[in-house]
Amino acid sequence: MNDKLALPVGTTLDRFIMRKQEAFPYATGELSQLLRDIALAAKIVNREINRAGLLDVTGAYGQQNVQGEDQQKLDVIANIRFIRALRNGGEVCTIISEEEDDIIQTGNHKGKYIVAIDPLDGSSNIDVNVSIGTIFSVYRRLSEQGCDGTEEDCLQKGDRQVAAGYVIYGSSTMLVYTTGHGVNGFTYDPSLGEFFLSHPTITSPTTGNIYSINEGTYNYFPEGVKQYVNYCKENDYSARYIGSLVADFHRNLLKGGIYMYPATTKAPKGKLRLMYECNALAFIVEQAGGKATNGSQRIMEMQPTELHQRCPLFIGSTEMVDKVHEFLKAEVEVG
Ligand code: AHM
Ligand code: MG
Repeated sequence: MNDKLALPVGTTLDRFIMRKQEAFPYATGELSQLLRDIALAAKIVNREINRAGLLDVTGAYGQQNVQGEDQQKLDVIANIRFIRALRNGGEVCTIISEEEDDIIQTGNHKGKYIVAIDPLDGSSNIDVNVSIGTIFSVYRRLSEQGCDGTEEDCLQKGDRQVAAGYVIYGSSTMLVYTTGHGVNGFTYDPSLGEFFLSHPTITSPTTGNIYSINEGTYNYFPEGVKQYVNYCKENDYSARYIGSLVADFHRNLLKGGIYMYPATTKAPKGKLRLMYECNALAFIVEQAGGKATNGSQRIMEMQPTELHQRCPLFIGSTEMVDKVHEFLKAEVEVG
């Protein structure tokens, strides 16, 4: 027989999710359905992104195209797509989105889950054909089923996540997720319209030589971060900064490295959002053996107080996060 015919058929995301569900005899399949809904929306958004430049989907929101129709920016389109998929899926009662000021009620009162989502992260890269991503977190609701979810349901600590993941729209499109039992990555085959398991059980190197930070804002960094950046240079580390969190994070997760968005004198709370960006990636990095902190505290233990709360982020290979902590600690001790 032809050797190639003997190769196992690739594992699709659907099949993988089903197998994982079967491993839990009491699983109802609702979380599995939710993950499938996210994958479906990701495929649709992937299609829109790949047509950007051909369709009028880049540029400023609020303009009209030649037919007089409203143009929609890709991040607005992505927001609509994910919300629609989650609403139609029926498993989610409430969504919070980086694109929306307020809580979104899906009307699915029986839905057990809450989703926090950044539908399209890396907005400054959308118009210029650079990798962008979607980031999501899933929580179980705290309130009784049968009514809308509450703000308390949404403001849960990261360590209450039941699943988290991201989609990277890059040289290929990938979906990476965890349900707390390791991290797995799936690559999209556009000709088949399927995600296939390509990166099983992702483990992040404990150290690396890549540092990712917007060094243009060096003058505004805390002293400890300045010193750590100097340490990276003295040790011939490579500076890599795409400016799309998902892309920077994904590279560092696979190759070993650290991504930093510190509090600065200009942005004293940092830039990134705890609920839409930091928590999901913290869950994933920890599941892959890495670390995520705000400089002093584990991200997953931070109690959120507002939906759109910002927080500093130090995330990546364990030894590198520990090292930057040493510098930050020394700064505090010196005063
Ligand atoms: P966004 O949610 O408005 O896209 O902002 C988040 C992005 C991250 O993807 C990226 O790492 C960071 O902002 C870049 O910020 P800066 O341009 O300040 O370096
Ligand atoms: Mg964002």
